[in-house]
Amino acid sequence: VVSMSNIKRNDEFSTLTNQDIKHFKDILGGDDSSRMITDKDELEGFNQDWMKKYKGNSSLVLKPKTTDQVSKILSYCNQKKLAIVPQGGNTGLVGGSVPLFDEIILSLTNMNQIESFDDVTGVVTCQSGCVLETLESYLNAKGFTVPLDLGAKGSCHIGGNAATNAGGIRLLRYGSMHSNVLGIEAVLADGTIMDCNSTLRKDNTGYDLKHLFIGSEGTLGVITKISIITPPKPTSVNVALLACNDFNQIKQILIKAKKQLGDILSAFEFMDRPCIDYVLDHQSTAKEPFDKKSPFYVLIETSGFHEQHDAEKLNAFLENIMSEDLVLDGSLATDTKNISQFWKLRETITESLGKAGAVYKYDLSLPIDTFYSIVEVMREKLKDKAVVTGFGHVGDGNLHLNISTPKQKYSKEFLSNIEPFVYEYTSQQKGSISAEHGIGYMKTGQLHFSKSPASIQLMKLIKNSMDPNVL
Ligand code: FAD
Ligand code: 2HG
Ligand code: ZN
Repeated sequence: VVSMSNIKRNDEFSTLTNQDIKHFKDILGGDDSSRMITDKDELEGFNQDWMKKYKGNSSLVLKPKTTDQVSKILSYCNQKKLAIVPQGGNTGLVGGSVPLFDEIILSLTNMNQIESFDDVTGVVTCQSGCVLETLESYLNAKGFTVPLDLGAKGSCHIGGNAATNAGGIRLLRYGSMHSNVLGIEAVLADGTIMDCNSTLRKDNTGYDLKHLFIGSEGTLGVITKISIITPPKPTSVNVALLACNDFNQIKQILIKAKKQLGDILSAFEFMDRPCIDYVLDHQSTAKEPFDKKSPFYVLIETSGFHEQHDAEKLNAFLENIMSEDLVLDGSLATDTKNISQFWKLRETITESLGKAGAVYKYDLSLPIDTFYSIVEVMREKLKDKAVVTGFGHVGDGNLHLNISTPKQKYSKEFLSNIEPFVYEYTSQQKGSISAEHGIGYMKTGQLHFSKSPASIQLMKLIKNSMDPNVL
């Protein structure tokens, strides 16, 4: 657990009383554990993040079912100066979903109703606490798919995805949440319900306020409802796993994949050899993909609607990259079982790294020409003090740099080997210190590495105008 001792609780925020709990009981219609949690053991899972790196000390989780209840809770907390942290599936990787001190946790878990689906426009409207995988299954049954997919799909909420502007493995094909969310209903800090829950594709009437909530990580309001445009679910899916010798080959393959696969390209992911080793060590069903080990692996997925046409396109592409000596080994999966085996190698990296010890995570956007250099630089810098891995959404210019130490404890002393160096390096490359995971607690003091003073000032003004009580 990271030590929070360098920040101090602001004493202008109140401390929870029995009177407050009684008031919340009235709003929620009861105090059983499906509506609020006060039991110490049960609170544990809400106070601690997915990585078990950040831990708060809240004594209350509120689980509203309706927007009206959220509004009443926020209005009361605003008057009483009680601090709140919204929590979705609690899969965030930057410590934003858990309290720092004794903030009340507002869990959206019970707000999980899917309200409507239009099979002409493909627009689905649901409450923000819908689990991504549940929404995906609902849409699949109707021949549609969520334009977003990530390893945490079994737990993360669609509202959490909007709040973090989650990227994931389909961004390359469908774009970000900013492109796919048509409407948002959110509750502001004072309890005002902001109905921006449009289902229109086009609407140029004034500022598009819903975008303020996308990616603002709960700092501007609680997302309660969301409307997303969903595409038809592709019927023909293929996945190729390739082994490469160096990162330059990956770059050449990416250029060719974009040109030759065009509209059927749906994912382009890479991982280096240490990632595969972590997965093989910690996932009992994962298999070594090829006879020989290689320094790099690329996973390419195509998704379309014409099996024969898609297969021909992919085969021509694979022949081309092999004839140009861009790959050491390759394998193609066309059936569900083999496809999920390949995806497992990629999607369980995070979990496997987590099982091996303390992991220092960096989620960077970097120019493709120097994309992998930071991994090599860090290896050189840290030598045998840590294992440095690189993987991620290379098709979107997003590197996941992970630095693992076998010790379970996060150490400030070890951290000084990495930070601020990684952030300075990224800033010099004109990259981003948070490509998709957000700022959370982890990077609040680091925003200036990616944003100008004027941008930060404007963000503060927006925050202040929407939530003046924050101190
Ligand atoms: P939480 O973790 O509960 O919250 C995240 C932030 O959003 C917090 O600041 C919280 O206060 C706020 N928040 C949550 N719900 C609301 C709401 N309704 N209204 C307002 N604010 C809210 N991320 C990616 O971008 N791409 C990936 O590929 C990816 N893969 C992952 C794989 C694994 C195995 C894991 C564990 C995580 C991964 N993540 C990834 C990170 C994480 O899953 C995403 O950030 C996700 O969008 C968080 O959703 P959540 O519901 O769990 O939100
Ligand atoms: C992924 O792409 C997630 O798998 C997690 O964004 C990345 O663990 C990480 O660093
Ligand atoms: Zn990612």
